Amino acid sequence: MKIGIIGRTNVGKSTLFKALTLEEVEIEDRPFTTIEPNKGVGYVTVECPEKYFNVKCNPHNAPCIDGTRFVPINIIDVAGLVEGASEGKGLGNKFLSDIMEADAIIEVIDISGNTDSSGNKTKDFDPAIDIEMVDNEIKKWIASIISRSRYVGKEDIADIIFKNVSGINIKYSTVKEVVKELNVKEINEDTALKMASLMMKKDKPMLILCNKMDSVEDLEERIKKLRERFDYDFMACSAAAELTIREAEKGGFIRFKDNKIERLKELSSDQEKAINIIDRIIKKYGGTGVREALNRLVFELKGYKVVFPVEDEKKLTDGFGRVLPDAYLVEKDATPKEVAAMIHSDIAKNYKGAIDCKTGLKVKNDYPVKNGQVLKILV
Ligand SMILES: Nc1nc2c(ncn2[C@@H]2O[C@H](COP(=O)(O)OP(=O)(O)OP(=O)(O)O)[C@@H](O)[C@H]2O)c(=O)[nH]1
Ligand SMILES: [Mg+2]
Repeated sequence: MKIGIIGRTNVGKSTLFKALTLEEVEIEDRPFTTIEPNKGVGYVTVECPEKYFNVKCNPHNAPCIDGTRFVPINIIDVAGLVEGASEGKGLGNKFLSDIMEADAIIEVIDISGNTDSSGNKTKDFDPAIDIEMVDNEIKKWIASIISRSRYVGKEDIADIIFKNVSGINIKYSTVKEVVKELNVKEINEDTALKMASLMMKKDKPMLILCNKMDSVEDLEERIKKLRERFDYDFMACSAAAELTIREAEKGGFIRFKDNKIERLKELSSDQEKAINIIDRIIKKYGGTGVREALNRLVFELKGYKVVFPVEDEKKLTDGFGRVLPDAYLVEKDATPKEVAAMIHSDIAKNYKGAIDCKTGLKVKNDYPVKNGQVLKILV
């Protein structure tokens, strides 16, 4: 699974990316700092089933810290989007095709209003303008790809459109559904735009993340206005606060648990000042909002689940004797057999069923797996 971070320039996309991945990337208070996309690995979090089974896990692919499993997920941060990108302005189409690799999108906006559409300093800038712009550019660009389809009324219209949109990672089943739901009989500017909109909604759910919440007093009011205007999910964050916490944690200065900062070493007065500011933000908002946003996008908007495959349903181990070694992120409708295929193609080939280790019972083969399920695949 891959999450794409988009938005116009200077809103804090790379800061968010760095806070999630701790990759060294360029962050600057100027427009168009990022040109080439940054790619890295971040983590969504789930409760480790070790507590339920009263065992201690030996993580292989997903680290466990204090009973929380950190499941890896690919993150991509791209250049700031400009008006006209769909027609090739700025980095134009390249940027847009980079983002279409993603299965879900976080659009970062600057809720403080302290930077304008071009990323320059201002006051009271309305981020709704940016949301409209990003919306328009993505839809216009997808519509232009749909419009390349030459339909003369003979073949299945969905098949014709899919030939073009498969390149931007839109599923065949989605194209079929969209054509049916909109009752599309011909491809023109209007139907292409409507299809683009619905394809995005189905295949690339988007969360709008209101960044720089540390710089406003009336956060709730600002978000309320946006919610009234747009049919998107909104959350707020301070990417800068999260990044400071993660870096301080990496340096061994603090421990961050249950939204509380514990000092492990004596901090310099500057560090102390920064941590105090962040402490206030966390107390006021109940967190920095960053991890919460990623979890919400993956588990709620995208409906992904985490499953824990094991070889021995009693000891909950793999072939090496490791307890609850792996945590796999799977799509909303993934069946036990599809989980088997993620482990190994041979296991899928010889698949005979699966056991839910919590109940000890066989699961239904054509039913989606459940979030948090510990599965023994029978071969
Ligand atoms: N106050 C505050 N500033 C932030 C926050 N996140 C990022 N910034 C600042 O915003 C500026 C831009 O950050 P970047 O992460 O480079 O922004 P970007 O969206 O990647 O910008 P481009 O790559 O140029 O499009 C930097 O000065 C950051 O320190 C935040 O949560 N709060
Ligand atoms: Mg950037």
